[in-house]
Amino acid sequence: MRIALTLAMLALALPAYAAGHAVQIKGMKFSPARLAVATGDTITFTNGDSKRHTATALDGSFDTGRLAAGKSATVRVTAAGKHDFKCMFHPSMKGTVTAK
Ligand SMILES: [Cu+2]
Repeated sequence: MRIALTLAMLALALPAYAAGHAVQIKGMKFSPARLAVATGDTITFTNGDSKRHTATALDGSFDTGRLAAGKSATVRVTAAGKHDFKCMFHPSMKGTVTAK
């Protein structure tokens, strides 16, 4: 009985309902720049610019690494809270992910 309960709790903890979000990088901007997500959700950043960019959380919670033109990367948000992010190459490019 105890084992069954543990398995049931594990199943609930799995990210079965994790949603995927998409952010376009275009014209030196993140679009959208502000996202509300649930902990465990993924965000796919796609670089539509001719320059390379990154989406790097200031708190280190996620980082796409260098994204060349036309490339995309998917990160998972595993920590709740407000995560400001920016492009490592262009500090004026900023955004915020808020995870519940
Ligand atoms: Cu950039």
